[in-house]
Amino acid sequence: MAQKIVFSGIQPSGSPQLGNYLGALRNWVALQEDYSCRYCIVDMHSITVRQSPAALEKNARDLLAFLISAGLDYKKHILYAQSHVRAHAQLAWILSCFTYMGELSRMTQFKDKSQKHEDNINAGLFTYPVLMAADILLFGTELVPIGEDQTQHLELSRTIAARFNNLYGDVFKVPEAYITRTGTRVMGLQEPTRKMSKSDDPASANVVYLLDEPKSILNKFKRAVTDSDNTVRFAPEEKPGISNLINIYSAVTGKDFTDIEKEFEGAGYGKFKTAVAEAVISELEPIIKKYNEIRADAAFLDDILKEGAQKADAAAEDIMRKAQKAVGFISL
Ligand code: AQP
Repeated sequence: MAQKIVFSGIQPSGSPQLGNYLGALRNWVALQEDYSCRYCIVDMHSITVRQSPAALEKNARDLLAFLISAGLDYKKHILYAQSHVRAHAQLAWILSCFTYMGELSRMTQFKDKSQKHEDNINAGLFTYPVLMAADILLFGTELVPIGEDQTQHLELSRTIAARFNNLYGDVFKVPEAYITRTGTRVMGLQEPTRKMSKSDDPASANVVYLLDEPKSILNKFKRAVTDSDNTVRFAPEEKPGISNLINIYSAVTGKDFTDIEKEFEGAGYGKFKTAVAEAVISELEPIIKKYNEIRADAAFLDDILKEGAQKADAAAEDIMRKAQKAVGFISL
């Protein structure tokens, strides 16, 4: 039987951070065993927020090297950059004509990002979920591994697919979300009520970047905002900082929350923070070792991108053609 298709994307909008890894990338690697996966560096999404062109390109290459180092199998699956495959933009246009302004206005990410970038509330920021729907629907995707923060966008992709199918017959598969229990939402270390984001201020100790030096990771965890009660207990409302650390520790070690509470009973926060940092550092260590081996090899990385774009082009062709035919574009 043919393997089910998985699609997911990550933006090169900064250096990748721990939330991207625990909430998404780690699942991407695991899913490769049982599914046929398309993993995409979604650079077109990133320009909805103003980027320095040089930084965007560097971040995309860093990200590609990180994804390979973390275990993405570019030979068996498809790993590519979104801007190299025209069908993303072509399908996004068609789908934007089947998406309502009211639906897009309700997206919390649009509201959050508009507040964060008041001087640049562009149309791309507003239609971002339509491009995301195109990314997913292009490939007949059945499963989409995403962090919990992206569930609203996935729901909209499902709505758009169903609406289109209702009008024109079964052109698109209606995709399902794939969310794991732990690590689904990693919060900032300085602002534990907000999710950790790669575009947060890099000067603050809020974000743990996957490419941070181990010393810096340790320092950031030691400085993590907690409460004054000094008891390691999971209570997200009352103790958001320590609960975030418990969640991270659990995601990395596989231990459950009650076992962690027992393990650190009476230990105090200092000892716990060091343990969390050490667990994160040793999880990342083999990935960073491999990253340092391949990052400087530009030709190797470019070849992977070229091959990935060709494979993605071919994989998208059938559904792209069906969608164009469905709306009545001239078929040749
Ligand atoms: N803090 C997080 N906890 C859990 N999962 C997260 N993801 C991102 N942050 C967290 C998941 O990572 C995947 C790739 O994300 P993305 O790069 O496409 O966009 P994003 O969600 O907007 O990530 P960032 O880091 O917050 O980027 P910026 O700062 O550019 O907006 C997604 O599956 C996401 O759920």
